[in-house]
Amino acid sequence: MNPIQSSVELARINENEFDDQQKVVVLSQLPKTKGFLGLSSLSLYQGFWCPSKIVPNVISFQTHFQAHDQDIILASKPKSGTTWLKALVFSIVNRARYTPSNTPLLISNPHQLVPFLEFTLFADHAIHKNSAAVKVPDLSGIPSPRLFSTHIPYPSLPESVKNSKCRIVYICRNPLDVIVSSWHFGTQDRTRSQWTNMEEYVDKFWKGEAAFGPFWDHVLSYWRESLEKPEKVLFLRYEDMKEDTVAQVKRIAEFVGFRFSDEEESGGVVRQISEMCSLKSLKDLEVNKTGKFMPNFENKSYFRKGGVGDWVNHLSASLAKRIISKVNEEKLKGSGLTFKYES
Ligand code: PAP
Repeated sequence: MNPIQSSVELARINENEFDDQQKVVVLSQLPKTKGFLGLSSLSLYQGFWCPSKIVPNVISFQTHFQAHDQDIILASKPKSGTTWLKALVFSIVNRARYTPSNTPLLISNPHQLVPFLEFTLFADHAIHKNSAAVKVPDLSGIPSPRLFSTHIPYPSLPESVKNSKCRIVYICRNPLDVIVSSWHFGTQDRTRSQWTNMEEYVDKFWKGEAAFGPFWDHVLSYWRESLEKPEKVLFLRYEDMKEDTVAQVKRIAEFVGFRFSDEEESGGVVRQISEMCSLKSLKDLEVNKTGKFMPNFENKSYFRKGGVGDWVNHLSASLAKRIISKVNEEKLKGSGLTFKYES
């Protein structure tokens, strides 16, 4: 069988034109590169490097997900501030129901409160048993506004997400800190890590071969959409959130239709939410010190240093300088997007 790369060919996988065994064979034809921890390889699907085990879930999400106009979808490239954004948006949207003293964040990891569409809701239960049958979830009972998240780049989102009035909040982070954060996440368990050499990892990242990469395509896809449709996509930068969390929390609240009233602002509600969702506060919770919300990943692995500029401790100055100037000259040139590399 020839390699299958076009989205049309892959979409057919979901139209029962292949039996289960053929689906596995088709997926096996996608170009592959080295993966991450338990996610054994990445497959090039629709131009992005998708964890191979997740490809059937992505196809199912693309085929079956029906967005509602009130939905709020949090999007990011891994290690860009997803967990933080989930805690914040959950708290903003549910602040009439919960206060910091009874918020579900006290007993649940943010990823459990705002589930991933491709990793959790459209999770493939059968691929591990050598079949690509995918379970389609019933999402009809979730109260509005439904909060979901995804790591998929904009062009590969389901049509109903693009065509409905649902809103997307995207968070990005400077690529050097993403590299370092991904490296720590990917090598946390030496027995399962596929990586021993950081230079090789940086090289692969630069070539685009990182989960849901190329990084540039991912970030620019949402950046451009946010410029064209600011009412549809809110584009956030991790570094801005660190610099002035309160201002960014207000921005997010306004965008998702849950603006803070003057009374709330003067009563300190924005500050309370910002503090509740800070790295220190979430990291200190028992639920995030122990337990796993996904089989392969401990909750604590989502909370590390959480700063801007940790790359200085891991990348040589010359390598970092080379990457930064290439980013500016090759990847982001003319886009209007810039990254901050230091706090
Ligand atoms: P994910 O995409 O796998 O969900 P994500 O949450 O995007 O991961 O990224 C984890 C990073 O966000 C970690 O960064 P670090 O490795 O540089 O430390 C983590 O520490 C950081 N992080 C998690 N929660 C917060 C928070 N509340 N505030 C700031 N940073 C946070």
